[in-house]
Amino acid sequence: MTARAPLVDLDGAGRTRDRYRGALLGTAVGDALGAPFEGHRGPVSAPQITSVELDHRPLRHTDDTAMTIGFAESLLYVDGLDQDHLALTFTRHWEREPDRGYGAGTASLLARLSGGTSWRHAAGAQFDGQGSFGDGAAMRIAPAALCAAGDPALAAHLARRSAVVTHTHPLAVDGAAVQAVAVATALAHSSKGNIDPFAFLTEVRAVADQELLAQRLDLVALLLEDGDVANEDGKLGTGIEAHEAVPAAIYCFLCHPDSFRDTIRLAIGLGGDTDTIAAMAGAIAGACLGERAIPVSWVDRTQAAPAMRHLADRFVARRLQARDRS
Ligand code: R7I
Ligand code: MG
Ligand code: MG
Repeated sequence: MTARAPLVDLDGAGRTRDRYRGALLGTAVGDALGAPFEGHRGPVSAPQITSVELDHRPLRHTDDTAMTIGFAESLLYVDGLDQDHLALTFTRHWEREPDRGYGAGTASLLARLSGGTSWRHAAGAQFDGQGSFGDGAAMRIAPAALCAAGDPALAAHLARRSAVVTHTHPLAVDGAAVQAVAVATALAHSSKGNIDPFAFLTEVRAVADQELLAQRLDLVALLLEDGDVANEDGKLGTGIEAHEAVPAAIYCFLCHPDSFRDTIRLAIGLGGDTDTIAAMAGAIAGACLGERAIPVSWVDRTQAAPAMRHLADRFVARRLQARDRS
């Protein structure tokens, strides 16, 4: 399993493209590699992960990637965030491919939107009117960081406004903002892999309004201090809730900030919501380390890879155009 070796020093535009592609490819690769183990109770063993890693079959993505594609398409189409257009784009994707493993609540929500109900009524009505706190808004968020050109405050703003189209619970909205800032911070980091985990955590924790999410991020700091990489006592939750999956993904990246492969192996190894934790950890690691750090054999097998590259390149072109205008 080899990483694509840098053949030449990348110039500014080349470096931006490498990292933008890394963020979206990282999402799709993590999602597809983690998918076979989603819902696994307890740790997934190293040989189990290796068997999927070394398999030659195509890697099929799930809802995490499908919604990331929809989000990116909508941001690019309207040149910014239009919540009505975003809801429509998510709905069209679900109508075409309802079998991508959507969360139960999101699937029923998209079915209602497909029937003509407005997201403004339907999203807040989920789960007896408290809205979903699932990780479905955070898992798809990487395009917010690309659209924001790595500006964490703008990424958080886009994340919150995009989240409420499907997930109105404050924990889901907050989780999406934290994950968007993690990707934006990784994207903007000047030195690949040379991350101070505690400084990184401080930046993302500052975005968390919700006490429960902030506490989980504090727990990540404690685990990093302890060096308990495998989370042996299971203190770090790996559930489908935004306040579990988002801190878990950030933890996986911060344990291995210089290795995309090790980040993904840990994200799957922790068990639980493996496709989503690996998708989010992959987005952060890909944004930091670039496409070139992702094992070639993984990218080559990932069915969504061409779409992800194409979308990333459109965000780069948009950024270059904006720079030329200013
Ligand atoms: O958040 P969501 O889109 O699910 C994403 C997950 C990822 O793991 C994907 O890979 C895919 O497998 O699904 O879908 P939701 O249905 O909104 O939330 C996910 C789950 O969280 C729900 O089905 C519930 O089990 C739980 N949940 C809640 N339970 C009680 N009360 C979410 N919100 C609530 C709630 O308010
Ligand atoms: Mg999924
Ligand atoms: Mg999942």
